Amino acid sequence: MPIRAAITVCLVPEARHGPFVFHEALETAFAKASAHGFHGVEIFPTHADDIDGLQLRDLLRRYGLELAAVGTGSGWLRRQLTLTSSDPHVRMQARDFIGAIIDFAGGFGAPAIIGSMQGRVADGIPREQALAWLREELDQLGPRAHALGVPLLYEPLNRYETNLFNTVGDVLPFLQTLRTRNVRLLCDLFHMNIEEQDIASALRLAGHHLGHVHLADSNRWAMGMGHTSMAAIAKAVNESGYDGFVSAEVLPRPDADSAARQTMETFRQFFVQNR
Ligand code: LER
Ligand code: MN
Repeated sequence: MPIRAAITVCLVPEARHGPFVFHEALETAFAKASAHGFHGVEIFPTHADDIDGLQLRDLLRRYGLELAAVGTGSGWLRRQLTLTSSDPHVRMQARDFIGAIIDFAGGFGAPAIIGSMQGRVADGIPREQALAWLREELDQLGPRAHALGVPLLYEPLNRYETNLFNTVGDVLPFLQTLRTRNVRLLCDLFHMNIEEQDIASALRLAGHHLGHVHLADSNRWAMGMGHTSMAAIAKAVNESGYDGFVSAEVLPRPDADSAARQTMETFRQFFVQNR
């Protein structure tokens, strides 16, 4: 499979100011994604039941799109659920919330994303304890995704969003401590621009653990609208053997169509592709 381009569609009203390009009904968003030449769509739903599976299947077919990934962030945004809460009931609800999205997305051959639902090491909680909770949950959810033939995506975030893991180098040894081998890394170039010494080297280090890429410039606008240098980064991704999506998780600035157009321009310039 060649590397393919995806674009984000947000169905959560509370996230209307978030880094998602389209904030409208699936059909309108898919029509635009397809017209811009995207291969896939990444959806940010309120929960697993937000989307009618039959309708989604029909729309994906009609617009020639793949489901690239499904985000779980609204579990945090709307219900403050995290996998590292000190409350076991909250952790269980977080696991159920993510599990339902894994099942839904897996039916489309797409992975679920664990971003903000990873949570953080809370004040007064030993780091080792928080990591043990995270490990326990990933070891439950990883096999659930594996049974559907998809990976589970774990996304290191920048320091303002989590204190668990901020870089590829930090998180790789932790992944080795999991029983499941089915957790892959989501490398978000916006977070990496803040945290990594060298983004291309970090992507090389991720290697076969790389499972998804959020394509965003330094300011979280579409790639090409900030000051990240794409060439070395794209070279690292192209040479890694990565065959998944690079997905525009960016602000719709100056407007959604410009962000989509700029993303595809960057994609065609830097990534090996066939459309
Ligand atoms: C989610 O993919 C992400 O990158 C976080 O910053 C939540 O917005
Ligand atoms: Mn991201």
